[in-house]
Amino acid sequence: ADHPLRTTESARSTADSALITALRGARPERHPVWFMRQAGRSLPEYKKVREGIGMLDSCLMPDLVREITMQPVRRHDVDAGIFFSDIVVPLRLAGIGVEIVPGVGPVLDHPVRTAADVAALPELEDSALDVIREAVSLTVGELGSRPLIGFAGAPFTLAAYMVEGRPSRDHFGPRRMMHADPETWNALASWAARVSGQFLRAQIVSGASAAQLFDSWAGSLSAADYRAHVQRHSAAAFEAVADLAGPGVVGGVPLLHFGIGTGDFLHHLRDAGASAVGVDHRLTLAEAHRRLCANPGPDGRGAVPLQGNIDPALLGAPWEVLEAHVREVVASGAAAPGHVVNLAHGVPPETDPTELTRVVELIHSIDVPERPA
Ligand code: 1CP
Repeated sequence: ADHPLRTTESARSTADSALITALRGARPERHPVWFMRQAGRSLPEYKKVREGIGMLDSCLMPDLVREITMQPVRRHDVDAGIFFSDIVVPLRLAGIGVEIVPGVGPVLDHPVRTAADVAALPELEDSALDVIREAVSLTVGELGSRPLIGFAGAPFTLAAYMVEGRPSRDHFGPRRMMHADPETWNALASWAARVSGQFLRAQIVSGASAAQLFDSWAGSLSAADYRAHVQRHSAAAFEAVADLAGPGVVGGVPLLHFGIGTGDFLHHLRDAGASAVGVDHRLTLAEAHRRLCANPGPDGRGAVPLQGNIDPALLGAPWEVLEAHVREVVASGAAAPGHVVNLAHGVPPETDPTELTRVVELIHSIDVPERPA
């Protein structure tokens, strides 16, 4: 079922899009913009089609996935669709009891806390991913020359839900495990890297033109712990698609890497194998760029394209305040070799969607500067 030909085909048709051009480090005709969580509860049309359907069930209905992915593209004219799914979908597909409880988030029937728990984890059968491949193909067909971004959860963030069994604030469970029982931690993180790698691959071979690894909760780690206990597992997830990746060539899919509160170790996110790095609201893009340049990787790379970082808290502010902030973000991003405009984290559910449409119009109206080669 793994036909990378589709990757090349799809990457060709989106190669000149603003998103892929910016991620290649070239000059797009307009600033590309999309929003994390652009699909979802900020949209009345989303609430309507989801009525009576469980969150994870909806992720396994290809035509519904296509529709929900398209909704924000139609409404806001964003420069990419983000595949409608969830980071815990591969767990469900592997047969693990997991539910997304409204108002809570992912909840597992059985938290994974001991060596025996980890040893009992089922592998994810490739055929279980057929439903994902079908949903991606359908969506890519409707998006045409506009890119679809695929995604997966990074091992640490996935493991955070698996060990705690539900959302938590401090992620003590996985952070304790990596020190108290490194062997079990490594086995769990390797498992998570494997299923996330499979999930990413299924989306890319079916036509996603870019992919993002979400390590949303990595900011609860120190840079040293990230480097020692986490980075190689995220690298393994990227490695699963490395033969399809590469921002510089037609057919090569750019890989984005994002975590909240990871400003102290953006270079470690880059060095896990990413082509571009996402930045949250805690530092400017110019500062993120400076830090990457100051910490070149073993492969010699310093600067890479950046994604971010409009503070979602400002979505409720008066338009003049929001506009000034958006203009600042766009100006700050000019330092990097490429800039994909996004929020610093997901769209808050209470956001007025007309505000987002207006932000997209504003960003598209701002001239794209020449970049130093
Ligand atoms: O019923 C609903 O509408 C529930 C809300 C919801 C939605 C719309 C959840 C539950 N997941 C999703 C879809 C989703 N999840 C997408 C695709 C939609 C889009 O971006 O437009 C993506 C990319 C995700 C990824 C995801 N899920 C992340 C990483 C991104 C991030 O926000 O940091 C994480 C951490 C999750 C777990 C999760 N799933 C859902 C919730 C509410 C949460 C977070 C729970 C927590 O606070 O720990």
